[in-house]
Amino acid sequence: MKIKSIEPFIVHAPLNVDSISDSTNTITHWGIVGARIVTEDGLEGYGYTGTHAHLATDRLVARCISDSYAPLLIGEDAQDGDRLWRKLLSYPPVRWVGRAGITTIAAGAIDIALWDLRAKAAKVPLWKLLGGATVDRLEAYNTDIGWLSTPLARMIDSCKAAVEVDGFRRLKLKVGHSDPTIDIERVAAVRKAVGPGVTIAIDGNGKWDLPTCMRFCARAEPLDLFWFEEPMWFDDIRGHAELANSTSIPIALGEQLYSLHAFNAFMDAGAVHYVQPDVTRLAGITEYIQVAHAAHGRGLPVTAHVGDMGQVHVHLSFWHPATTMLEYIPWIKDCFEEPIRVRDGAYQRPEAPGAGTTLTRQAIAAHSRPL
Ligand code: 0YR
Ligand code: MG
Repeated sequence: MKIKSIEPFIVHAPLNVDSISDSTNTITHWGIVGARIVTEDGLEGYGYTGTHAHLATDRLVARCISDSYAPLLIGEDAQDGDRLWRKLLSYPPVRWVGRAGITTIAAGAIDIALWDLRAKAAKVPLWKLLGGATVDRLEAYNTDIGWLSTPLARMIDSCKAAVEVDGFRRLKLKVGHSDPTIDIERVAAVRKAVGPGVTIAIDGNGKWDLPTCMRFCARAEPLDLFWFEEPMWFDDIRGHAELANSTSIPIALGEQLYSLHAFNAFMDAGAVHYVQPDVTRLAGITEYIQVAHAAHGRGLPVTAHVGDMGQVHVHLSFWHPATTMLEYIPWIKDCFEEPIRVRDGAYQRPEAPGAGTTLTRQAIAAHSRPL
């Protein structure tokens, strides 16, 4: 499994709507930026990170892959995943300028490609390589019905259709208006429309400050919210711990955290109840596993954030015993050889060898951007 070449790619997949917004981002495309690794014996591994399709920064990720990391790995044995992961993360000149950020997600893309290679070499899906599925039913919760930019009437229709037609039992709605009363009204309207049997989580994407969150939660408690995700600025451990102590609504976060150490700090402070690691934000699958085990050791559930739009996380979620549900956003599935599939509100288990990351030729031809 000697590594022969590592080439970066940038793919910008259009959304199935004009644009979406949460409280901090407005996007029209999802960026799939990563690495294709080829071995001497002709195996092809794909790994990527998820971006908001901004070509200038996507190119920084691609350059980090091709110019800083690839030379470290050419000629190495792709089976030595843990050793190679260490080699990337401890490379002094890269660590000096970026212990978190572009350098981390670039390493993550490579790490995912190495896992994809190993699963393909073993001719098994990633969840099997990791030790087998521990979950019979992996619940999918739908985020695509509740963007902040979705008008209320349409949001209610989409939520009802998701529940009544598609069989989802779990929804997530974006919040974060400058007037939180608007959010209370939107969430209350959805609760009324779908009834008490459907779980509703909310996601603030880091917008509000602590007093706003405390006031909001006091008013939102009667709505039976499953969790409040990223209520405040992503690094604010103390604020999240204080909010967690002041409300009965559980706190979820992790999609913006770059390392095991950051997760440990939030977990040890009692600042998070649902742990949301992401292979595309952490340094790949190798670090995700460390975070999932750390959460499990503390008795906390793991619910991955789908920066990969579920392609890799579906494998990790079927495998890891702390995970029983996974976010669902169907934006890029058709770019892959084996797209994620949800039926009756549950993920189908993938069966093709690999990590679910192999891009189709058509997706590359249609949506590639110049490096
Ligand atoms: C759009 N999921 C999220 C998207 C989504 C973000 O900005 O990236 O809303 O990934 O927070 O939980
Ligand atoms: Mg989120």
